[in-house]
Amino acid sequence: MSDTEKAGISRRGLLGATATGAAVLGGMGLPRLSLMGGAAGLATVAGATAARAEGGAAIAPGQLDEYYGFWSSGQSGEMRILGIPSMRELMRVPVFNRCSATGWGRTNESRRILNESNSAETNAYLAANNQVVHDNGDLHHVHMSFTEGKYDGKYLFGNDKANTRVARIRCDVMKTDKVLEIPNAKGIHGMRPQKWPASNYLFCNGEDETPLNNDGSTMNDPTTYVNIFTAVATEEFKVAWQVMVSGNLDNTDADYEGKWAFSTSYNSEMGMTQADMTAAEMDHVVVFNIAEIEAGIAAGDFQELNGCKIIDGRKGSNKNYTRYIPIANNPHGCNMAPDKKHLCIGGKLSPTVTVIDVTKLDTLFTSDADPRSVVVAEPELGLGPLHTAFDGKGNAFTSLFLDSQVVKWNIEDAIRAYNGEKVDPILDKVDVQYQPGHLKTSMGETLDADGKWLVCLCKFSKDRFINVGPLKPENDQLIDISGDKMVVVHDGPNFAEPHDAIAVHVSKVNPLSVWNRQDPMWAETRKQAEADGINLDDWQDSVIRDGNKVRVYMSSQAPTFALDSFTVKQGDEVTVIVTNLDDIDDLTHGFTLGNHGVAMEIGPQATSSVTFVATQPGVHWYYCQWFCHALHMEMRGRMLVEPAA
Ligand code: RUQ
Ligand code: CUA
Ligand code: CA
Repeated sequence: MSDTEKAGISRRGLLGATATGAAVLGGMGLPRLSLMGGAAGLATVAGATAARAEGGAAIAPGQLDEYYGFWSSGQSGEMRILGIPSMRELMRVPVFNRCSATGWGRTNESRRILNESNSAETNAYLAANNQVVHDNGDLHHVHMSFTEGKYDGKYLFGNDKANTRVARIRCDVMKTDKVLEIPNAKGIHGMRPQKWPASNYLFCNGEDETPLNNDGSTMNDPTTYVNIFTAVATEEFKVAWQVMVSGNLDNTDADYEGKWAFSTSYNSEMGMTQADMTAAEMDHVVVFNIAEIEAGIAAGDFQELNGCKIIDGRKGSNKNYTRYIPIANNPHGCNMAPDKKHLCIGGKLSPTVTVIDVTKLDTLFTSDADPRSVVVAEPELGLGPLHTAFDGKGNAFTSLFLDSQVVKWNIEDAIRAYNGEKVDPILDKVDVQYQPGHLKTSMGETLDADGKWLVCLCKFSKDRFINVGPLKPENDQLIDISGDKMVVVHDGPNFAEPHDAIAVHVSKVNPLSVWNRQDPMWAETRKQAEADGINLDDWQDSVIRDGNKVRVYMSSQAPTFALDSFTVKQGDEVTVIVTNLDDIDDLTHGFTLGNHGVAMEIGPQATSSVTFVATQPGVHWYYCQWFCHALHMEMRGRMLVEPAA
C-alpha cells in the first residue's frame, strides 16, 4: 500500500490537491514552505511541488530548454523535436512522410535518399502505381547513436513499421540522410542501436511473419512462416546479417557490453488470429548472441536471400545464436537498465514486469540451465505494464496502460521480494491521462541517466483539452521525478501518434545553423552542375537545354531569385536548381511553383532541386514561401511555357 492509500486519500483527490497547491504557489508567489506543515500526506505533496518549482517546468519566453526531446510520430511518419521541460515543439523532421513545407519526398535530393534502398518489388509497385516514393510511414521509435553506453550526438534512427524501413537522421543538420527497406522481414517495429562499444549495428525487429520465400507458393500454410531479426550496419546503412527466429518480434534493446540483443515476442504461437496469438500461457524473449552470430556468418553458416545473409536461430536449431526465455503471455516493452545488469520486460497481459539479469545469460549458452534461471524478479505492478524507464539511481518507472498510471519501483527491492523477503518494491504511483504507452526519463537509456524528468506518452487525451472533433490529440505528459513522489507538471497535446521519445541533454547535440556548401546532400546535383559548367558556389542564373530536358540554375539572396523569369517549351522535363547564397542564421528561402505541386525549402548555403514536366503552356509564377525579408512577397518570378507546335 502506498502512503497515500494508507492515509486514506484518494489518488484523484491528491492529484487535485497537488494541482491546487501548485496554482496557489505560482499564482500568489508564496514561498513553498508556507504550504508545508499540514497533514503528513500534504507535506509529501508540498515536497513534490517544491521539486517541481525548483526543476522549473515553466520556461519563460526567451529561455532555453535543458533537453532535446526527440519524438517519434507514429503514423505521421516524421520525427519531432521538442524542448524539455517546456514541451514546446521546436521542429519537425520529415522522414517517411511527404512534407509540404520542406519539399521532402518531392525534391530530387530527398527522393534519392528515399528511393536509394528500395527493393526491386517496391520499385515495381511504385512504378505500376505512378508513384515516385512511398510517402507514408509509421515511425514508432527514435533512438540516438551511442559510444560506450552514452549518446554521441551523431545520428538518430527511426523505424517504419508500415513499409518495413529504417532511417538515419544526421544530428548536425537534423535531416534524414539514409532510408533502407529491409528485405525478407515484414513490419519493422522494435529498433535499437547497439550501445557498446558503439552503435555499429542497428537492431531491427520484424513484427509480421511470412514465408521466407514470399512468392505465394506456401502462403496458405502458416507453418512455413518465419520472422526475421536484422542487424543493419549503421555507417554503410546496409543489412549486415539477419536471423530467422521462432515467434514474432515486438520490442528490442541491447546490453551495455555489446554481447546481446533482446526481443520480446507476443506471438510465439505463430497465430494468425487474435485468439491464436493469445492462446499460449507463455511467450518469450529471444536473446541474440552477437559474437556467435558474427562467427556463424564468418563460417558460412547462412543462406543468402535478396542480398542478405540469414542465419537460422529458430528454436531447436541447437546453435548458440539464440536462446528463448519464457515470459508470461504477450509481453511488450524491452528496456535495459543503465545499471548494465537488469533487463525489464513489460508483461502487458500480465500485471508483472520480468527482470532478467543479463550477467547470467552466458550460463544459458554454456550449460543446460533452465532458461528461467536468469529471471531475478517479477514484481506485480498493476494492470497493463508496457514500458519501463530508469532514473540511474536503481529505480524503474513502468507505464500501466490499463490503470492509466505510472508506477515507480525499486529494482533491488523487487529482487529481494522475489527471493522471499517481505518488501514492497513499489515506491509511488501517479495517475496519467490516459492509457500511457512509452515513457522516457531524461538520459534514461544511457549511462548518463539523471533522474530529473519523465515524459509519459498517453495514447488518449479524452477530457484534457477542448474538443476538436471525433479525432482527439494524444497527451504527452511531463512528470517531475526528482523527488520521492512523481508530480505531473504538464499536459502536451500532440498529433498522431508519438509512440516513443528520448530526452537528450543539450550538451550532447550541436547542430549547425548554416549548411556547409560541400554537404553530401546535394553531391549528385553538384556533379550535374559541374558537367553543365555551372559553379554552384557562385551566382547562378543559367538555363541549360539538353534535348527536352531543361536545367534552370538560380541563386537566391534575400529578397531576390537570380532569375525573374525563364522560358521552356511545353512538354519539357524541367529541373530547377536553387542555391541559397545567404549565409545568415535563420535565413531560409523557398521555391514554390504555382499549380505544379512543387515546393521546397532551401536553407542558408543549401542547394535544392526539383524536377517536373511543363505540361501547361502560358505563364506560371514561382515564389519564395519562407518569409525572408520585407520584400518577401516580391520574391517571385515567371516560368513562361511556349506552347508545343
Ligand atoms: S510500441 S506503446 Cu510501437 Cu514502442 Cu509500445
Ligand atoms: Cu525568400 Cu521569402
Ligand atoms: Ca502470445
